[in-house]
Amino acid sequence: MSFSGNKVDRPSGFTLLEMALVLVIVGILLTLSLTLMLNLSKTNRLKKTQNRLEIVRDALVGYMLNHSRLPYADANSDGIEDSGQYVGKVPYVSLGLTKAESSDAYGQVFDYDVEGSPAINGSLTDTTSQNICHQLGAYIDGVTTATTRVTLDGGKSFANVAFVILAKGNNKQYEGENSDGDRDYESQNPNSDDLIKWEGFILLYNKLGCGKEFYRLLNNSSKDIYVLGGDYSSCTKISNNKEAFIQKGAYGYSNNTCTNQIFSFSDCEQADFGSSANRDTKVEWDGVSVTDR
Ligand SMILES: [Ca+2]
Ligand SMILES: [Ca+2]
Ligand SMILES: [Ca+2]
Repeated sequence: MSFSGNKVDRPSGFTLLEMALVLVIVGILLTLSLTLMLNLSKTNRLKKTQNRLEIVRDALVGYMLNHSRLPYADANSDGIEDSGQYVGKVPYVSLGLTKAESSDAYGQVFDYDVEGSPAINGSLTDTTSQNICHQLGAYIDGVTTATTRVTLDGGKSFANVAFVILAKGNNKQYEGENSDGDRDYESQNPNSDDLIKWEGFILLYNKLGCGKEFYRLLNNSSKDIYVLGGDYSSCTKISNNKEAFIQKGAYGYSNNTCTNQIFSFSDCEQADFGSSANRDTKVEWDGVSVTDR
């Protein structure tokens, strides 16, 4: 009797303890797997956003190749670019993309900043622009200073860029440089999950094949020189020790009325101004660009 009684009591006490332990373990496992699933889903969302940013960046480069300009930003969320807007949303309709392709994993359309400073002979977004190479060249040369910039070297320096596309990340808000309303952006902030893509002027210049059609002219003289030609609508001043990109067939003039031509690139491979006291600029065509020799 007592043996059978013990037999009944012991397992019943043990089972309760065991059940409590199992419940604790199951609880821990559930918490762990939930955390893991949550992290996996966050990683997947970031990856999806990253892929879409790349789609938009490629579409912008493609747009530039087809239209010789970059689109303005979208200011009223209809996906269509709005003239004069340099900061806003990605103009996905103008780019031929869907809203989903231009949005992060949470459905928020990417932000877009396009460089709009007036370069020589217009800006990158001008609908009437005839000389995108010339404008890109002005940025590369530093003749025109860009407003849109991204951080490099872990945030130590800024680089001028043609455009930036931004996503807020999983916390659905911007941090640091991306949140302060100016046109400097960062991608290397360890306390931020923002995602950004951008493109510099040199890549666009090369993709457009600009170097093949333009002379790079360095004015090495002590005087300013003035150039007319190609798509220039009026004389363009090239200050001493400054470079400029000149379309083939351009003509140089000695003063700002463009009446006294000092050189022509249309049919010569080399121009030497060393013989004149006021014109010591020497340029040489090397098949790709004109450089000082
Ligand atoms: Ca619009
Ligand atoms: Ca900023
Ligand atoms: Ca963020």
